[in-house]
Amino acid sequence: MTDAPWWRSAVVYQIYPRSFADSDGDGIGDLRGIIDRVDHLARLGVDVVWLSPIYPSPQDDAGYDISDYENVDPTFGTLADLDELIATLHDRGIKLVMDLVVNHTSDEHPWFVESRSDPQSAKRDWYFWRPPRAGMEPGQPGAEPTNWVSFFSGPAWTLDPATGEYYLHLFARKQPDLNWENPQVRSAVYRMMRGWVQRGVDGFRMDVVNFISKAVGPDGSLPDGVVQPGTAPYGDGSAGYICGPRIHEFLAEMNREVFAGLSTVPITVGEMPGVTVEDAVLFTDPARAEVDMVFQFEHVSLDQGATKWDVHPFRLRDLKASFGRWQAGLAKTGWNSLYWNNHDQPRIVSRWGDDGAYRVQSATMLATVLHLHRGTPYVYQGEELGMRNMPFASIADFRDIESLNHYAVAVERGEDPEQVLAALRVMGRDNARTPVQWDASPHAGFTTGTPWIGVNPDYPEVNAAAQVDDPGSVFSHYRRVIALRHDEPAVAHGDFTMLLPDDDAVYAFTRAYTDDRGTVELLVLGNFTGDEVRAEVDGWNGAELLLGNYPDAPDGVEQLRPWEARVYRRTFSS
Ligand code: TEU
Repeated sequence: MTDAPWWRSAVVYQIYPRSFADSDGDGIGDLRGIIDRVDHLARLGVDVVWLSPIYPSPQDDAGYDISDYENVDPTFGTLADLDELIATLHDRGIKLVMDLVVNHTSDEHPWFVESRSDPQSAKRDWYFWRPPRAGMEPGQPGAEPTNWVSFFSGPAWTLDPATGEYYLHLFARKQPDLNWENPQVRSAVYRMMRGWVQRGVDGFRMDVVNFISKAVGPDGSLPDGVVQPGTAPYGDGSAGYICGPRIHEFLAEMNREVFAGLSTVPITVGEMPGVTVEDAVLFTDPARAEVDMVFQFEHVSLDQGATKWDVHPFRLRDLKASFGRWQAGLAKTGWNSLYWNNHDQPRIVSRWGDDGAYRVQSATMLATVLHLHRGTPYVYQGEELGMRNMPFASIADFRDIESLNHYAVAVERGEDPEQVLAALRVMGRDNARTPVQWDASPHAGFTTGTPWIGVNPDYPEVNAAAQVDDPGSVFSHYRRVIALRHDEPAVAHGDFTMLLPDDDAVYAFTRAYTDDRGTVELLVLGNFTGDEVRAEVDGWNGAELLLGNYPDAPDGVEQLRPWEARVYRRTFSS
């Protein structure tokens, strides 16, 4: 057997607590709602739950704006509820990973309140406060200290009129960036993390953690970004904050300061937009002790242009090129996360599958292809049911700050509101945030009250109760791919070889794993179209069919039905 760390054969399930299950009828999901549904997770067979933020928060960015790192927001419950959730999960052999959001806090966090109160405050330097651009007055257009644009539209700097200085926020105005150059900030974060480990949490998913080191010049200045065609007055500031000069130092320090001496080392996942394969190797090299795995974005940007709202057609060969590069780049050293969905992405069956006639086949094909790669797979709540994008009628149906801000700014700029809405329907994050569909009762069994965001009207058809006992359901197929990772070492530990890189219909690859009993090879085939297609793969006739997403036997190894997926195995004993 292998001495690889346990999380290499684990599957993570992400819970977005607002939308998972509501126990008290206020229309918002909560911790007791999760406790009531732990059976669903155990039945699916997942090893780890990643819980999106449950800390006290003004909820400007749905909890990613934290005002107290050490408590639970009353909307979600209490610390005692969290303890009970941890114990309930542990009883079922499931670990709990918390979301760690320390690139920024809420502007209502006491640290920022104190920082803002006075330029002489002891916490002034905990954030990035800067005077207007040289020679300009506070508030004058273009007087921001850099030309960086925020991820949620508008400048990444907001003026505090009381002092005439600006503060940096890469995300919303209510999410000021912490200054990691300041050692007091770092030790406050490490202290807080140690507290959660002592409480019993098993790890951290670290929000935009590769943004924490900014390219601060000797004089304290930050660099302007290059202005791309059509983006004026904003420049692309990412060179000033993505994988900045001290990022590896900070992560290694965090690891030492929080985990040194622990008998069980918590799992760490670095959410890292814009990370390169080369950097990912460094971040996840076990010898460097920074993070266990990266969670990167290259594949989910393939159908986007200059911004995420500029939606392009998806080409399968681009996906293969991207995944293939990551598989090859991390083959010897390092580890990646595998995901289609999270709370920031539209639903995969609507995005790259067929959410009409072939919903079940395409959702199960997508599951098979993803989970058979090398890396740690993530299932985002509802993905295991094949949940679709939401048919949003108007802007009033959206809740997400990213979508609302983009709509306001784009319409103000003179764009056609219907076209702006059309892009929001395709890419908007709220697609992933509609309530989990538990059964066919009102509000899909999510709440007895009024849900905070609309329930997808397809719930009478698409829901957990209808699927858990049906062997042909999306849920049952997810159970099988998860079990396969646990049972067949080639899935977690085997080498990866991409086949048919230029084929725009068939995704094909092999995995190979050798131990003292011999060699196991797997062939994975997925049809990304609604047509019958041929997969030109030789030498697999007679191999054992390990998993498929059609109930009846195939016509032959090379013939694939619409959205069909199959996994074959052959063994060579030593
Ligand atoms: O997201 C980081 C990120 O860069 C993007 O995925 C971003 O959220 C968005 O989709 C850009 O279009 C993380 C969290 O996952 C996200 O929910 C938060 O809004 C963000 O950080 C800020 O904390």
